[in-house]
Amino acid sequence: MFNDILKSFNLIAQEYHIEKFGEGLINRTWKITGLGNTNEFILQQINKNVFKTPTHIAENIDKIGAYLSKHYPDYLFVLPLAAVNGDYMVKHSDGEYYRLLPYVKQSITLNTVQTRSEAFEAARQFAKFTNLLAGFSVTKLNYTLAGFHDLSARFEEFKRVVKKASAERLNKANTAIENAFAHQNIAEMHQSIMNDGLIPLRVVHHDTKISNILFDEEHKGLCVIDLDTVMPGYYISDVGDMMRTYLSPANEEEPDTSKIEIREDFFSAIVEGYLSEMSTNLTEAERELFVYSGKLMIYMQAIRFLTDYLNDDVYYGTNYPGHNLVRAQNQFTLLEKYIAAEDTFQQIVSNTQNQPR
Ligand code: GN1
Ligand code: MG
Repeated sequence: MFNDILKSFNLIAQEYHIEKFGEGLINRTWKITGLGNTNEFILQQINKNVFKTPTHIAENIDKIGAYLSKHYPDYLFVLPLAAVNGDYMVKHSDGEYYRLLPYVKQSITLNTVQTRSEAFEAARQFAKFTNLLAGFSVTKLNYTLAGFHDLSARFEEFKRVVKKASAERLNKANTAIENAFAHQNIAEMHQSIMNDGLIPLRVVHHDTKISNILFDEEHKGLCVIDLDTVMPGYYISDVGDMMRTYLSPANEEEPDTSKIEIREDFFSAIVEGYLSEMSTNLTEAERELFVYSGKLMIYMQAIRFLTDYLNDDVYYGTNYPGHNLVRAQNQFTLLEKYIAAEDTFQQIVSNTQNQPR
């Protein structure tokens, strides 16, 4: 398969070493390294069960790339490479879509956040991306996934699935289901934010885990990557997903929930990093949702994993029976610990806001 795919990008597969790369749950990724030359690339297969119109992704990246290179030519934005036919994404004879990206030299990716500085750097990069695109008209972008971070819709879907799940899975997930209903006020709050229409649509990344930032060898942030879910959205998605994935030393895969902790000083690193780029742009209504953003994203991920478990694991890849339930329970534990720290977090946000800029 690699022979034909690489050929469509004018590369000869035999001249490259090909290895699986990264830990994403949705797309498949490989690193392509030259044997007799120093060329390095990233090859990705887009999951078309998830992204129903993969070309929407390529169109978005194209438009954003054009805007950034015109207005901020020094900003590092990793664009896919054109195939021989001129397209940025090729459809292979297996029916799958592939794209090739340059591998940024001397860059590294991290799978866990170990220092405050890494959290700060990542938050700064995601904020910078949205900030530089503040003048770009967001309505030009496609929604690559409909209703992606629409918590109200996710909650409705969860309730539908509860009605039709197997007795066995309902039984095993009993506590998690109770947790989901116990925190439904988080979904109601989301609905009221949407009804008020007070926060602006922006260009948002929607997947701000640490592995979606390229760092240099000193762990300074270089740029954002994995742009499939870049689409119109709300800043709370990005900040909240950082809360979800940077605060605890144990990630969503950890079955031992006693290892889930909230590192409060990492919270302040996210706030400082994000505001270092976005403070002048963010509206008062947006700032007020800083702490809520973490609840939104942790709760949404918990019900997404739980819904998938009840749905017989059709969406997320799983490695063992019950994997999605373990992930859901992990996220509910994180949610409870996050809520317990809410007052401290509120204090941190107010103190950061009061600092002169
Ligand atoms: C998926 O594929 P990956 O790991 O970048 C998911 C995110 C979830 C994440 C949970 C398109 O992202 O929304 O937060 O798994 N992406 C999609 O690990 O559903
Ligand atoms: Mg992703």
